[in-house]
Amino acid sequence: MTTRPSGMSRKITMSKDQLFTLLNEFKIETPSWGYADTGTRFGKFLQDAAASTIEEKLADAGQVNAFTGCCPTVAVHVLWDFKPGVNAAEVGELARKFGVQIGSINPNLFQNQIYKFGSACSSDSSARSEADSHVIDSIEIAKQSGSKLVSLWMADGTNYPGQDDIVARKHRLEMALKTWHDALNKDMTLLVEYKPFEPAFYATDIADWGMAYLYAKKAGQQAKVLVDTGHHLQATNIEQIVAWLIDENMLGGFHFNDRKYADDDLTLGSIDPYAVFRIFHEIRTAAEWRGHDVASIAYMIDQSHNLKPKIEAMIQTVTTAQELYLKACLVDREKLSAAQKARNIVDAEECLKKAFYTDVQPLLSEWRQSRELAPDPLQAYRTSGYIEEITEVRRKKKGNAAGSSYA
Ligand code: PSV
Ligand code: MN
Repeated sequence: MTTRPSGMSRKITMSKDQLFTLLNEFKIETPSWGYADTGTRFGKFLQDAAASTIEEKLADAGQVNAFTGCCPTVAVHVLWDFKPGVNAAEVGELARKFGVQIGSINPNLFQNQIYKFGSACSSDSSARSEADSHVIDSIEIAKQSGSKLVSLWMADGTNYPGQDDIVARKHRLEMALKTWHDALNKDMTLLVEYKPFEPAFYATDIADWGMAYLYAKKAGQQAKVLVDTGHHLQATNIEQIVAWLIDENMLGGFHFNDRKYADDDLTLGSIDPYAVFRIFHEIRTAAEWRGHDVASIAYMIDQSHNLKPKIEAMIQTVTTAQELYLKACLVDREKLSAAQKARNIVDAEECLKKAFYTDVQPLLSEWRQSRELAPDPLQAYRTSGYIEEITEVRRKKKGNAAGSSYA
């Protein structure tokens, strides 16, 4: 546990300069897969403007960065973005052409047929060695493209009681994670993501933050936990998980999205913006009140949209994250602490609500203008002509590739 260093200044309210500095430092990574056509388990609704190649995905991510000014990196999924023969250094170059960089590298341990009974946890040694070489290749891609983050999510688990030995699966994954951790360069981080169910419905091998924490601890110092905001059972208190992980120096980063029921991939804050605010409040409390270094927390979006236009949904998510982050910066923590000490629950809660209901739009617009950005990124993007241009070009390209339809 880290305690607040004595003599550390307690910030009562922040100056505009301090808030602007915090906004300058608040970077959000967008996912390459969020620009491509994706579907539900029942079907896929295609968008003419959806990106099909890594070049198109990076171009779209470049637009989100250009209009928001805070999305300089792009997460890539190795299987989807690094087709055989694609050179990682060249992808890095391509990213730079669109004003972005390659961010977290996501190995794919769930789509190969060999993973039917799991990847690193499988009792089938050929599935385990396939997983092993894929992750080692992914780490190599990270090294070549200059990325410092390798982000792991695996679909491993069992669907029926008795299907496999639960503890043997745990041991197999512990060994794999140690090997992968030790293959990293010293300045790299391995992120371990958890999810309570889907596609395994009986026992998921990394089902919650406690399991992810244990696996990461055993793997080594460069392994941390990744919190995907859509990966919790109903009513889970995510901000408490976040606060605990920071206190244990084990929070690696986030996958942002929102949910109503399960891993719904809804835009951040569309269902419960107050929950996102409370997460940011815990992060700011850890930084300002307890002196934790929160600079290395990776803020990443994990959303694939079927209904909303993809680039708009991404901009909407980014600006929502900025708003909620800024509101969390406004909490009067001195007053909050006094109310907590006095066991004055009403006043304590009011400190949070007051900040949450503050209109931060004027401040955000001013910050954007100070960085030569349009005050309303979504509006600016909509009038830029980009969507019309790519819709035309990509529709033609897809039409040529598939006759008169995409089928
Ligand atoms: C799994 O549901 C997940 O959250 C993981 O992060 C994957 O990499 C991503 O979604 C794929 O869309
Ligand atoms: Mn995720």
